[in-house]
Amino acid sequence: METVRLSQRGAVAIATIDNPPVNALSAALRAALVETVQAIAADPKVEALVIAAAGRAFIAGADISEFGKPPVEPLLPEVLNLIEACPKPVVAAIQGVALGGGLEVALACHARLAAPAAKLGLPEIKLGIIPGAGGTQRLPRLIGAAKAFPMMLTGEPISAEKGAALGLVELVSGDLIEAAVAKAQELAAQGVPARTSEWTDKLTDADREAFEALAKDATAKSGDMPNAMALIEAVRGAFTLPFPEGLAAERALFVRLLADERSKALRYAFFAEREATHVPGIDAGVKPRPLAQAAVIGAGTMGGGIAMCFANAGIPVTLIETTQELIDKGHARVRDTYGFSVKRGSMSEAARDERMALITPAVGLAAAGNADIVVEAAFEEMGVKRQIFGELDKVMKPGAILATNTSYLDVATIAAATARPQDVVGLHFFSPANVMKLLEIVRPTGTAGDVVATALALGRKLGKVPVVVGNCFGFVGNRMLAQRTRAAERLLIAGALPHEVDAAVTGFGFKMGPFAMSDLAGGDIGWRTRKSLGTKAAVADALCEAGRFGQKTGKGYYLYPEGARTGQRDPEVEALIERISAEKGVTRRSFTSDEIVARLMDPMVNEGAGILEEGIAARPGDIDTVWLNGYNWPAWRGGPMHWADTVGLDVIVKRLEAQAAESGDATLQPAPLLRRLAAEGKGFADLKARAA
Ligand code: TC6
Repeated sequence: METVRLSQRGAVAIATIDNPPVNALSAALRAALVETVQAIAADPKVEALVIAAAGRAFIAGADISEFGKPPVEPLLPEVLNLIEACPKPVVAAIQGVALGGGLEVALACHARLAAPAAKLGLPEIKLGIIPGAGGTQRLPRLIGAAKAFPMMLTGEPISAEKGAALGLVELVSGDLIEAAVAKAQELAAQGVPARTSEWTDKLTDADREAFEALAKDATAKSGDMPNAMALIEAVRGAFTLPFPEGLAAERALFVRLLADERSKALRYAFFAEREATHVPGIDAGVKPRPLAQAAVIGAGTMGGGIAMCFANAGIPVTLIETTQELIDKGHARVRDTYGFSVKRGSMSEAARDERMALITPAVGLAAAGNADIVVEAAFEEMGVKRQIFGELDKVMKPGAILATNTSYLDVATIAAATARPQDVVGLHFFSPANVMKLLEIVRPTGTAGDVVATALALGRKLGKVPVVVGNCFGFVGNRMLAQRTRAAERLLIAGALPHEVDAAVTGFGFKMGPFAMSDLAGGDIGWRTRKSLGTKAAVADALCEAGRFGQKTGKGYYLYPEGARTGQRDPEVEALIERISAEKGVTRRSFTSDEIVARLMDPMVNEGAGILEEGIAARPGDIDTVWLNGYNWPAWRGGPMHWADTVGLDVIVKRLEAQAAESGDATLQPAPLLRRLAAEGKGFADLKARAA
């Protein structure tokens, strides 16, 4: 397939990149660009070149799937040097996203025009790398390092409007190609303008001072992420090195980072997240149902957050409660939450008012009757849910989707309360629903394919990361979390203290350890669940019996004097734990951080193996996507299943066997799939997706 199409308008050639789905800079496209530029340079009938693109992306960057494979010539920096050195002016016409190598292509051109919908960014930092084709050298030369560095450090794309304000692009509101051709003609008449690599006027002493201040701040915040440090070094090179040397230094850092396990994990996560949206058995032929109006049952924190998700995506939503008092309270809470964003400056008052106008408060389930989808976010009790679904069945129109936000209950049992189980699905949002990215789509066997397709499309529309999972207790995320919670309790009884466990977990990369998290969420939640299931956790139960529910009661695993948000060690709790160990006849011993991490994570991985065996998740990557987006698993560790592969499944099997023998807990015995893969010397990455 031709990745670049050439056409001509007068003396201006137009090279249209067409490399679906997102015009990534594959080896074929790089070669085609070289060929195009060389042909234009040699063609006496052509005075200038416009580089444009077909489809929704200008260029989404390097082809990430090529990373980690042997490099294929021509390499991108060479392609860009060739574009920049072209004796005839080259103009970029950016109609969509120009990311990473895509923006670097534009930076090497002699002018950049962008449509209002264009987005410009250097997101490499999110893949554990830095720009590797001149971005760290050309962008500071073009707009100054103090403005360029934050773009590369956050990796967040900016709008064309902002890009124009920064001097990165010229904004075109009319016909982009026409404007680009006119620009190319204008430049051709003037001769080739100064090449970006030759610009130095933006790299002033004041700019360097401002950049160094930002770099200092970033150093303090970036922990040991090697790419943030490398980025600083590369950008500094724009001031200290001639362009070719700065380019070479950037390239060397880029190549080193590409081989780092952390970058591999981030790239793995990128593809896993996208693969999760390709659900076995749900192909492009399965059409989603139209969703013009939504309803949410329950205006608590969760229901309110879900209603905000709909409003944020421009979908009108009715927020329903049982009494006027409750709906007034819930509706006010939503307004307050938007209000925080307005106060922080991340939302305008007009945007808040627009979103609030999309949320209609109502009392009684009948108000859901006009909705194409209803999401129930009521009390987590089967009786309550079944009663609501029975009533919804009566009021909802035919073909409407009935979703439950249950976090662990059996969705099929809820569906059975209706005469239309094929229209029932689980939509498990994570708290706070308007912030957290993950959406577990729970699919009991009876759910229709187009309902799953609709849920997937809705998830993407709401800006979520949707993952389709099977119907079992706790689905994927909470089922695995339950293993970690049990393991954490076991560790306390075996000899560790809460702060040691939490420190090991934060040292691993989580923002919070399990006990600090329990204190934040409220220990009573787990206590209620354990009581309903008839299970026990000696330490956790004893704390709850003593009224220690965590931050809200001022004490839990830790002490929180006068509303403190960071807990302090409590000798009373530590004495209680030691007493429980003694009662159980356990001789306490100390654990290293590595041992703690292994004892917490290995049982989760084991549960993950069970989840795969049962077909609750189609692929290991789906499990990892759940943990990365719903549970703050450190992104650079790629998720529990990827992490297990890096440890080695044989190591995990041996550790689980040892734990099972020590504790006498048969559930810690390695799952058959884990044993089989370990015996074959394989990892989870060797598994193929299961068919539906
Ligand atoms: C870089 O450029 C370094 C340069 C230096 C070199 C020396 N490569 O996200 P979507 C696929 S680093 C390969 O669902 P959207 C994606 O896997 C790179 N494939 O669509 C999916 O395939 P599937 C810097 C890519 O509209 C399909 O395209 N660039 C790439 O929601 C659709 O993707 C980035 O980090 C790629 N670069 O969002 C940008 N990009 O259908 C990464 C996408 O088989 N990409 N695919 O599953 C994105 O941020 C988004 O994909 C998007 C489109 C905003 C471009």
